[in-house]
Amino acid sequence: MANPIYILNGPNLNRLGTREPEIYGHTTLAQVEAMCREAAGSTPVEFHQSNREYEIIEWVHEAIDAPAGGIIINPAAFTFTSIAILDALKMFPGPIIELHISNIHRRDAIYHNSLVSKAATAVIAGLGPSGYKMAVGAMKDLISA
Ligand code: CA2
Repeated sequence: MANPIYILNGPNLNRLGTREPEIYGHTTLAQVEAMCREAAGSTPVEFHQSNREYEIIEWVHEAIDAPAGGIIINPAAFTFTSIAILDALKMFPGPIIELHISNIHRRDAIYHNSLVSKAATAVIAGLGPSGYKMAVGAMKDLISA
């Protein structure tokens, strides 16, 4: 069996599809998860969301130890604040895709400086919730390359 893809989601993303649809769309996080599992096919997926920084760090450690084939992470607001998540991601030897539903570079300046990008193999931003299924497809290609 293939190594799992870890898909990690940061704070407030459990509310996806309920507010600000003009920015984040109408799709719920449960629907995003289903989309990711379908795109992954036979590759196992570990899909998690937390509003707590330490839980995300623990899942990155779990991905290191598993080992995971790759990590897709939407750190949400922790993107811009968390050196701890950056440090954990730096320990992961495989591909990392940083993902944002919105195009963070079109938004206010507070959303422009991602700390996490320093550890990312690639960044996807602005494709809406379907960015997740594209990230899974891209991750499968990166893993098999
Ligand atoms: O576009 C993204 O995916 C973000 O990572 C979302 C974060 C934001 O801080 C980043 O700059 C970009 C915010 C997530 C907030 O989640 C919501 C969920 C439902 C409704 C409104 C916000």
